[in-house]
Amino acid sequence: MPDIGQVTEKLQPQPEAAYPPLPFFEGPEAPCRFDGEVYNCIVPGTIPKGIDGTYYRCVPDALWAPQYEDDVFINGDGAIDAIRIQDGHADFKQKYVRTSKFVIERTARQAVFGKYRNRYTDDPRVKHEIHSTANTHIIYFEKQLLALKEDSPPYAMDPDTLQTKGPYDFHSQYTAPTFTAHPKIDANTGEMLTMGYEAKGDGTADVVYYLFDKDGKKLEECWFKAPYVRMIHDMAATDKWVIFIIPPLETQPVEELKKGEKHFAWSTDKPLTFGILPHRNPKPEDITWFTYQNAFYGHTGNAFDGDDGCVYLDAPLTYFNKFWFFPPRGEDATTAPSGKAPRGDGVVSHYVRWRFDPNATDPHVEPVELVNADGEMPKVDDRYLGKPYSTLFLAMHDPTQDNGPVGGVYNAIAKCDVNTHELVYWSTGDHTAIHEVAFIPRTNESPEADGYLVTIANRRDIQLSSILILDAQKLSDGPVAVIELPFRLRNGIHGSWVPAEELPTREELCNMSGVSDEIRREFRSKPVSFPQL
Ligand code: V55
Ligand code: FE
Repeated sequence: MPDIGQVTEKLQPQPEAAYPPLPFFEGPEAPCRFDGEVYNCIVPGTIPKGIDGTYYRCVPDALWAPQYEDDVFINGDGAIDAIRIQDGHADFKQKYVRTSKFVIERTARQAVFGKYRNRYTDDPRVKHEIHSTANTHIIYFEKQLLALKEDSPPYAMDPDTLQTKGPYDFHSQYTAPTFTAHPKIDANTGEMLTMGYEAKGDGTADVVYYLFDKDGKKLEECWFKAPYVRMIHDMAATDKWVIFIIPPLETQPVEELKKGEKHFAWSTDKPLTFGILPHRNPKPEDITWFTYQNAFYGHTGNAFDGDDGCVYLDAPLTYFNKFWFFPPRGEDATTAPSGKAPRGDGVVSHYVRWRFDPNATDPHVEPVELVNADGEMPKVDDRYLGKPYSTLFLAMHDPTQDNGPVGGVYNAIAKCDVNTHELVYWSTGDHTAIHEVAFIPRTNESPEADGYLVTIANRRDIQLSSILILDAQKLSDGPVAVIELPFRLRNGIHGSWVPAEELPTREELCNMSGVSDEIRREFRSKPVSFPQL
């Protein structure tokens, strides 16, 4: 008699959930499709009592087998994790963003949207719907969550229930069809600097910059043309400047998209490009462009204004295409040389500083190395965003361990002093993937980088995920608490820590969304005290 394992091995899942046998959809990267919660997680270790707030994280997790086998993991449906930490306890939720895509495909019980950022590959019945997967970043603004995907407007969500409210356009003030996944919020003023690119539709060179005050009132709006049509994923901001960063990932012309081409293709000879625009009172003619050689830029660490009138930008720099799944036109993603780290002992990726002189006559810029660490997903203490700073946190490849990167998987958490170049890290070993960290100040008055780090770890050995809390001052000791989940989650992209004092009160939540008080659960309130039996 065959046992259960032998039986299931012979059976096929339903076609709508038969994921292709490819690295983005298999093994530790297989979709999880989880939508639910765990109250009072089991926590080996001790969650410091001083931690009170919610860690939100955004995860691409494909709900349906993709229509196209060469689909990329960054096209997965966006799910939001919320880990509410309070009084030494942790409660977990994950909910999918109810995007147009989610709602339509759920009704159809199959994928009907097509390739990543290619609306021409969608089922004709869904054309012109918002294409967003809302899978890149989750930020907190105006007492609500905004789930972000750079090809679309944000989706607003309730920070308590994770219910999706719908697309958000800053009270009709934001008119572009695209919105970056990396707006910057000034910790002192609460102002948001943001932008959209391909801002007049697919394949347009138009970029729009917006500045909003903390209540969502528009302060600045400036439209300009980029020198070419390429991905503009992250940005940076200082008191005086906004920086736009353009890596050599070229948007394909609309005629090519109509033929089913991928939205982006790596160019092997085009330069990494930067543009600086005044933060306030910007005019399209004020933008100044700078270029480096062909190289990859993912995310901004920090930026600040120097005493010398220059603007400084710190970020990881990579000398090959980390987005190997967008190969040069006509090349195969798995074999294209531009997508592989060059062999040899040379630096393939390090954390560098760029200097832009607004009065420069030569557009060429050269970076200076700050830390020799191969990492990404840089994070600083948010209170120092846009200002001179010392400490950088980074998701890193432990050079002594071998954790194969599929899409971008790291196995160490690094803390670097950008002034002394000192690097300390804690490695998860060879079986656990970690992603971006969020920083939690110990108290509001604590000095820079004095506090905790939170991130989600995927244990490939036991096929489970857990949330790690580390003391940033004792990073190399490893986690002080491991918040266990009884299931596996997908690797996430970006997240945000929101302290309890900034979360809406119960009354504010009920007024905002019309959800009755009974539906609001223990998530926000202090535990009720029961009479002694
Ligand atoms: C990035 C991620 C995206 C995307 C474009 O990290 C760029 C870079 C998760 O989606 O759509
Ligand atoms: Fe990003």
